[in-house]
Amino acid sequence: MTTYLNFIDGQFVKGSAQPFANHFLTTGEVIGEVSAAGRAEVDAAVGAARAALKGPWGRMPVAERVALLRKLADGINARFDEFLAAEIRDTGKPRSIASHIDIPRGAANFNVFADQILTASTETFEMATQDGTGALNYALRSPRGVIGVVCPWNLPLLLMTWKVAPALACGNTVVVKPSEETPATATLLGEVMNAVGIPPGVYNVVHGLGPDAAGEFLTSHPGVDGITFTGETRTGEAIMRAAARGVRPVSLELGGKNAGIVFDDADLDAALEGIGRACFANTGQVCLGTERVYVQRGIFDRFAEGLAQKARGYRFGDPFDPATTMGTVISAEHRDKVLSYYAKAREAGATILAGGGVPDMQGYENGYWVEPTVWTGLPEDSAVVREEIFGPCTHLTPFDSEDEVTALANDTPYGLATSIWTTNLGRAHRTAKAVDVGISWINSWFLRDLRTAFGGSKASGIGREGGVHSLEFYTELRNVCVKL
Ligand code: NAD
Ligand code: 6OD
Repeated sequence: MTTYLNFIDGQFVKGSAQPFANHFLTTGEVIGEVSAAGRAEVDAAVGAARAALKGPWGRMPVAERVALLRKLADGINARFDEFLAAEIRDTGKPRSIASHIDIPRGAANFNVFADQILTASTETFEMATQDGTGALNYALRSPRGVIGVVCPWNLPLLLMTWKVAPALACGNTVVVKPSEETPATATLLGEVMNAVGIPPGVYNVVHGLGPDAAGEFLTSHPGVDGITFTGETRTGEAIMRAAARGVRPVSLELGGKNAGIVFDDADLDAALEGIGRACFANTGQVCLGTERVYVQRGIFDRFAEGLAQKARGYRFGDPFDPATTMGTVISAEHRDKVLSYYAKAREAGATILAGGGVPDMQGYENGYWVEPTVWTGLPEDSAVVREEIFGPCTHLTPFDSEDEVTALANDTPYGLATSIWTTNLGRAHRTAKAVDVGISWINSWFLRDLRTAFGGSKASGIGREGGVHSLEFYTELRNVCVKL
């Protein structure tokens, strides 16, 4: 049994709120306990973060901060297997995903933002003055201060370091509230912080639930200068309300109901591989995934059969077994939510091309399994086609023209991502421009260059992170005007 403690001012400390159990999702067994932070620990964490701004961290030259960020990346890589095991135990995701995506990106985020801060620059403007001497404006970037980082459970280390790395690169301090479902890697990162010499108070972790608990205590804390959040749209709204008090900036990466678009001239095998991953990878628990796919009529039947085959091809099992390609979903509650949509699809008369239920898992009967599922035949206004399910499932709809498919793709309150498949260059660019999302992939999916702008439009978020966009959120830009 592991106990996950809060990490405050460089020390692992117990929380004063009600502790709760941590489960191994594959078997449903309790494998740990999370020591939840109460208001007192959140106060202490924010206080430590504020004090650290005035200590050696606040005075540290950027080159030294950069060296520490690189040591953090090395520190994660040096303990790769521990991070890997912790992430797999918390999420139930297969080793192949955690070892290729979660942990390497957890380390890479620190190196990328170390590079980014070294090349950061600001603007200058020369101006004329009436007396002829002129003036010069230049801008300074200062850290915002204490950043509250509230994270989801689907890619825990990756999404947490995606925020922590740029925040630290810019000289801020952070208080992280990991998802209650996935406390492990944020806690382990505390050990790495100490080992590489990050000063106490720069990185703090408070565990616990969201509403009326550690999450809300943190986001409503007056000592927090900015909040960066990844999670559901409805939670984002609550966080925005909390941030309104004191007029604090927020960066929100929220939910989606992303469309995949496959034109009849696409490379069919490549489209099936890419869209297959977009629908089912990480048991469908990726905000960028495609839960509705529009396929041009001429290739609809072939594509539908190919995607159904992909869905049937997954191998469930122990996530530590390298042969396993699909794990559980995150919790019993989330399994029930996903299965409620499977029931809605049946009741609404969907044609089920694959899956639609739970797999027969002898030996793992108490795990939180759901089958990868492909439906067709539902109207666009059905709940399954409109609402974010966040499971390994997708609905296929045929279309005839470019105009029709962009209208279908845009008919959603969300605007996170799309994945477009075609060999026609003009059509690819036209469609990417017409679909109202923050991130469009053409003939690919989840191909990431971390210097690019990342974020959603409409109900999928506010702001952009990645590259210089992260630096913009994690710093305050201040103009200095010098009369010459
Ligand atoms: P969630 O919103 O339920 O929880 C996210 C975090 O917010 C957790 O740490 C939770 O404890 C905390 N929280 C909940 N209520 C709170 C409150 N009132 N105040 C402060 N904190 C609160 O999301 P989740 O279920 O963990 O993650 C899945 C969701 O995240 C999906 O909607 C998915 O699309 C979205 N997501 C978006 C992105 C993106 O980049 N846009 C990335 C990953 C996940
Ligand atoms: O790749 C990233 O930086 C990122 N934020 C991915 C988000 C994935 C959502 O589940």
